[in-house]
Amino acid sequence: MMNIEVVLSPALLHLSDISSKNVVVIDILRATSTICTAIHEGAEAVKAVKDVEQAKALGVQGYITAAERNGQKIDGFDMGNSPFECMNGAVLGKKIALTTTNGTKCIEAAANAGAANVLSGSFLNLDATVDWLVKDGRDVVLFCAGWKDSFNLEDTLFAGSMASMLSDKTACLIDCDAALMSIDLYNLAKGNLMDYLKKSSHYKRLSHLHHDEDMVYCLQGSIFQTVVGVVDTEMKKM
Ligand code: 3SL
Repeated sequence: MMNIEVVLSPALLHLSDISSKNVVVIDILRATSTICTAIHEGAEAVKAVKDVEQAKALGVQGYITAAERNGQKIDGFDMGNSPFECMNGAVLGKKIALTTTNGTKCIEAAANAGAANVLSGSFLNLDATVDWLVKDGRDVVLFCAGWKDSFNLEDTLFAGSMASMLSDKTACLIDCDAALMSIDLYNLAKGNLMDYLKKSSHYKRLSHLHHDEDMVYCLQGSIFQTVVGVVDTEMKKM
């Protein structure tokens, strides 16, 4: 029986024992969607780092540098955090060092806490990631990056969609109120995710910064089959 738990923000991670479990880090808008896109578009690896200085140092070693804070690209870096920057051959065969406000520090935190596998969650490869988790069979922790340690709607919605899809495909135990709430939220919003998310703070933040196309892209369901997770400290195709 697969146990499914949802962690609603990084501030709550310490309450869960994630060791030896499969952890899906969720930063739908936009970090984990961008990472999945980069690998799908042929990047060799994405190194997710917490600090801007770490990303800069990796640039010296030949990585493409990508950095975002508060929704904006940081000056002096090759890229920001838009999935579109990874398309049309821009990252093919390359390694990317990426730092973002919330998502990349969660990937580091999950890897450091002894997870069996750390996967990058996105609607873009949802079916393939669910199939991978079902096949592997370990307990699953759906880890929402949120916004600066607070709960957010978009990551919770995704956790709900993944939890309900997993429980449709395999025998699951969901004895976690955060997971039950996420599923209820997803059922409420699934008719039109974008319409639902228009009330969210991050939708407003990204829209104000003219990132509407990124949001439309990131909410598409299962447009590719590439499963992405940490392999030897970097995110790669699983
Ligand atoms: O916080 C993050 O990791 C980012 O995904 C935020 S943003 O969508 O780039 O603003």
